[in-house]
Order: sequence, then C-alpha cells, then structure tokens
Amino acid sequence: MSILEEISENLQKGRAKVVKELVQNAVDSGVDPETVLKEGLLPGMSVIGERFKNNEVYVPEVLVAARAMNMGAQVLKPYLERAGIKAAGKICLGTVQGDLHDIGKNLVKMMMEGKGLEVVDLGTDVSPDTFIRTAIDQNCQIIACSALLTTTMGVMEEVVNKAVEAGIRDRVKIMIGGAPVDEAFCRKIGADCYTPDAASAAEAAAGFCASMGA
Ligand code: B1M
Repeated sequence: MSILEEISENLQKGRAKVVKELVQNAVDSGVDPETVLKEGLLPGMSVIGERFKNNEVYVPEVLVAARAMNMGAQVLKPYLERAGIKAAGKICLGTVQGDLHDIGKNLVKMMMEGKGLEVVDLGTDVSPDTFIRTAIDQNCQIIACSALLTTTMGVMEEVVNKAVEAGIRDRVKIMIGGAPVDEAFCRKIGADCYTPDAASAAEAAAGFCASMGA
C-alpha cells in the first residue's frame, strides 16, 4: 500500500495521530504537499462522505475522520504557504449561519494564505451581519462564504443583500462555494464568483485582490 493510500485508510478510521505522522513522513520523503492533500487526505474524506450518505457510518465516525483530516491538513499548512506567491489582500471567510461544516472552509483558508492573502477566519455559523461588519471594520476586499447544506445556502443571498444595504457592494467582492452551490446559484443571488474547490477559490481571490490594487 502506498503512503497516500495509508493516509486515506487511517483517516477513514479516524486515527488522527497516525495520519499526522504519515503526512509528515510523506512530505519528508519528498511527496509534494499538494499531492498529499489531493491524493491522500481528500480521497479518505470523500469515502467517509459516501459511507455517511449510505448510512454505513454515523456522526461520531465522521467527526473522528474530520479531526484526522484537520490534523493532517495542519501539518501541510506551512508547506502550502511556503509554496505560495505573495499577493496582498484581505478576506473575511466563514461558514454561513446555521452551518457547522468547516473542513472545506479550512482548506480554502489554507490555500488563500498560501497565496499570501490575509484571511480573517470567522469560523462557522456566521451571520450575514457579522460578514458585513467584519468587511467594513477590517477593510476586507473580499467576503468569502462557504455552505454545505441546502438549507443554509440561502444565507449567502442575505450576505449579498446586506452588502448592498450597507453601501459596500461596489468595493467588496463576494465569493461563494461548498458542495450544494454552483455557478447558476451564484448568478441568481448576484455574488461575484463561485469556485468548486479550495485551490481555485484561492486563485480567484488572488486575482480579485490584484485587480482591486490591494
Ligand atoms: Co454533514 N452533511 N451534516 N456533517 N457532512 C453533508 C454536507 C451531507 C451532504 C451528507 C449527506 O447526507 N450526504 C448532508 C447535507 C445534505 C444537504 O443539505 N443536501 C449533511 C447533513 C445532512 C448534516 C447534518 C444535518 C446531519 C444531522 O445532524 N442529521 C448535520 C448538520 C450540522 C450543521 O451544520 N448544522 C451534519 C453534521 C456533520 C458533522 C458535524 C458530523 C461533520 C462536520 C464536521 C466538520 O466540518 N468539522 C459532517 C461532515 C464531515 C459531512 C460530510 C460527510 C463531509 C463534508 C466535508 O467536510 N467534506 C458531508 C458529505 C459529503 O460532502 N460527501 C456532509 C470534505 C471537504 C474538503 O469538502 O466541505 O465540500 P467540502 O469543501 C470542498 C468544496 O465544497 C469547496 O472546497 C473544498 C474542496 O477543496 N469549498 C469551497 C467549500 N467551501 C468553499 C468556499 C469557497 C470555494 C470553495 O469560496 C468561498
């Protein structure tokens, strides 16, 4: 079994300490950190996602797998950051109100920081008002919203509407992402950008910041 398969298998079993060690070993032995993420950690999490959907595993198993995923990702963080190119800009990022999923959001944060962007991480269950207030108070060029539930994706539209009400819509870009969200939804709610994964979100954010002269 390759080290990437071992990472995936142990993540599925929720062995956070083993995952952490394996990720470090993989990087130390020369495996590209992005490959460790894309071919080790993420496939493991997607197997768990599939089993969760089919009622083959339940919330506790998913939580321990999520913890293992986050511990592995923490090991990768400095390497992914070092690989990045400096591009000044500030983003407030969070998972929208009512939604507690944060693994994807944390990856987006990591990738954005890897591009040299400053990320104000608002965590999960973030209200539209908190996004807007933070963008104003901290002078952010971008508000970035993540949602994993069909029941919470509507909060993103409220964020767009509140940005208009607050008079900041012309100077703050709104980016959205997460499994239930797509390009059509982005256009429908009047957000600026939908990206399907963390790497493309970071790419787009760096592009926006550069074009806004941040
Ligand atoms: Co939840 N959950 N969950 N869950 N959970 C899903 C999302 C679900 C699809 C599972 C299923 O039924 N098939 C389903 C949603 C169904 C729907 O709405 N259509 C679901 C449900 C129903 C629930 C609960 C309601 C279950 C319950 O209690 N009955 C509950 C809700 C709690 C709440 O939020 N209020 C719940 C709870 C949980 C746990 C707490 C157990 C745990 C979360 C732990 C945590 O996040 N710390 C959990 C998990 C882990 C999942 C699954 C299994 C995995 C999600 C994940 O982390 N994926 C998920 C099933 C699945 O996705 N297959 C599921 C890995 C992660 C890297 O991917 O977050 O999609 P993702 O991020 C991607 C992209 O989407 C993108 O980049 C990342 C990849 O590079 N991306 C962005 C994300 N945000 C972005 C923002 C951007 C751009 C890209 O720009 C700003």
